[in-house]
Amino acid sequence: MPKKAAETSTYDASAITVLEGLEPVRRRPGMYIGSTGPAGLHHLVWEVVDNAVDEAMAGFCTRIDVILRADGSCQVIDDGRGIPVDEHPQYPGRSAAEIVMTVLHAGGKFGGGSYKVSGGLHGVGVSVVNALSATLTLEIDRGGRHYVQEYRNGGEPQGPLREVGAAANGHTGTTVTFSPDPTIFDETEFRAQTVAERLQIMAFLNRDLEIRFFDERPGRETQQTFRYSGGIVDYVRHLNTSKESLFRKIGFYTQSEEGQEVEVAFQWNTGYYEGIHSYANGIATIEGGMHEEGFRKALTNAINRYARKRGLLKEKEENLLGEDIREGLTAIVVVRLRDPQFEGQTKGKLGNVSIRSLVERATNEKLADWLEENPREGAQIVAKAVQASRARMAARQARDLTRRKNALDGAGLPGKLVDCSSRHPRECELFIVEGNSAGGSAKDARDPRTQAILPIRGKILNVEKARADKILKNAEIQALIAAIGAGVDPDFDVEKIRYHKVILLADADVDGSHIRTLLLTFFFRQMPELVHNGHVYVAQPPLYSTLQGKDKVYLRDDAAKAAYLAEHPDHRNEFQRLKGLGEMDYDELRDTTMDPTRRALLQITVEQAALADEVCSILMGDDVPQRRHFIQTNAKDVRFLDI
Ligand code: 0RA
Repeated sequence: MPKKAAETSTYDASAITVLEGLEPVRRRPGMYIGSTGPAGLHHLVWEVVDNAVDEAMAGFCTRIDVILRADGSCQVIDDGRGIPVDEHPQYPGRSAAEIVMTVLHAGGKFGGGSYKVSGGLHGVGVSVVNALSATLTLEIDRGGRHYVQEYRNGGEPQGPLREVGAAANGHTGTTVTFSPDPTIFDETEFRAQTVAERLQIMAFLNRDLEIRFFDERPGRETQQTFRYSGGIVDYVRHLNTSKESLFRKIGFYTQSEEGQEVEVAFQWNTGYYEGIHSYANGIATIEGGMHEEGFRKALTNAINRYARKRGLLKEKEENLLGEDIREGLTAIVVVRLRDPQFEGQTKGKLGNVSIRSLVERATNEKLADWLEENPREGAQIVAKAVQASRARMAARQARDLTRRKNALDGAGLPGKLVDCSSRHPRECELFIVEGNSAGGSAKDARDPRTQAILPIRGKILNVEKARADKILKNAEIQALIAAIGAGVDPDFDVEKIRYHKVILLADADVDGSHIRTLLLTFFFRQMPELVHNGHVYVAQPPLYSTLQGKDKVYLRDDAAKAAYLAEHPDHRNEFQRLKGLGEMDYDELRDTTMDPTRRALLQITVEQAALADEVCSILMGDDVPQRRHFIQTNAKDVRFLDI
């Protein structure tokens, strides 16, 4: 290999230290932000906002603005103390702010005693954002002065931090404006809804903190302000607005000791699902952990003690089970602690044992107090749990019946399932197809080795409005459960699924969208791991076809049609709107929708379980005006479908 002359190197000494500092992040972004897909891209925003929220938690910041700017950059403005600007003791000639922006893990408040998040998830440090940005501008107001520093190409300072004038009267704060590096990320366009939803949750978790969101990108200008004086009590109210609450009051208690604290807000609704959402240091703990364990255990305990004491449960009657008590419960459990240990597959499970006993003790004491003070609500909670326990026994009988019936059907597979021949779930796909005629074309269009077809008739039961016993007696649902082969909540075992892709195939019209929603609700409620582990997909049959010469061209949706028209302006009239799957020939269906080498599937992801829960309730619940409003405002952007 030829050796380059030393003088061709344009790096000066400072550039080399910076590159050394941040190079690992650019080399392996996934290690720091999880991925270079949309989730990783948005992680950059969370990281900067988290830093500002830390300032708020420390009591120095009251407002955060997040702006998606017209040029594609993201700007985060806070009114905190401003990152320190003086020379860093260990780095002569460089400001502390520059060190925070260019040295990994230098973001921690220089050893301060705040509830910092330990690595892995968030809290990787704002220098990671710098490392993965094509350009970043840092502005600081501090000590009456205004400072600016620019970085390019993944964190190279374009000069030292400069004082460029006075800060507005007494104002302090930090502004970070960054453009994600397009050579790192698959795509660099932020999704407004993802950002807004996250900011809203942060506002719920930080009582009275004002977070404003601005989308300034042309054609999508919006502004939203989130500020909640009730904190997580407002969060519970918000989650239950799409449901019918069992009583008006929202319970709340808090307790702290030895540098850790817990806050809980709760309310029951008349529904059948449990919605406990927990957070540790502002991070959603999707997989639960010690804080949730402590809460569940003490909740069961406290309600049973109360029920016995009040004579609502007789001496000879058995204790209420936790799952019966949690039916219809919406609760937010928030803990703050030093050194949180995040474990589990997605690092979404809190491992600190000491927090379990704190939450348990707090719940045993304070929930018991709340029940004493609210006897009417206490009686309603117990009555609902007693009903739930009766339904649970009826459901068990229904499930046993289903099992026995399946056992009689030979392999236990539903009669209308057209199965594939492969027995390797990893390569197998199940198409759930609406209607018998579409089922027929799908059967002809499939690859019989790996693709199975389950036709379902009309609209399946709305599981949001039925208890488990009724759900399990429904024939369409029995067929679904049997075909997938892994049981149903609470015994669903994702290890046993017979297909790694479960694909919903319905028309691109309103009816099709309704049936998709029903099916998604069913999966989310009864086979949550199927959704969480990314096994659920939506097929995208085209909405339009047109002839280009002799060839038929298919266009997926209105956007694709518009793009096609822009390229072929003379083509305006030849268009045909496809009425449904039923009228496509099998080869058309294969080429556009089913053939793995040509189709485009949407994978269903659930980023925020609390949001998905809310969407299920709104779409499937009883509140018709709210549902209409939701569909009108989200018609083109179903929130499950994170594209
Ligand atoms: C280091 C130390 C201090 C604050 C910050 C960093 C800080 C970082 C960011 C990032 C975005 N906004 C921020 N605000 C503050 C403590 C400052 C002090 O002790 O005065």
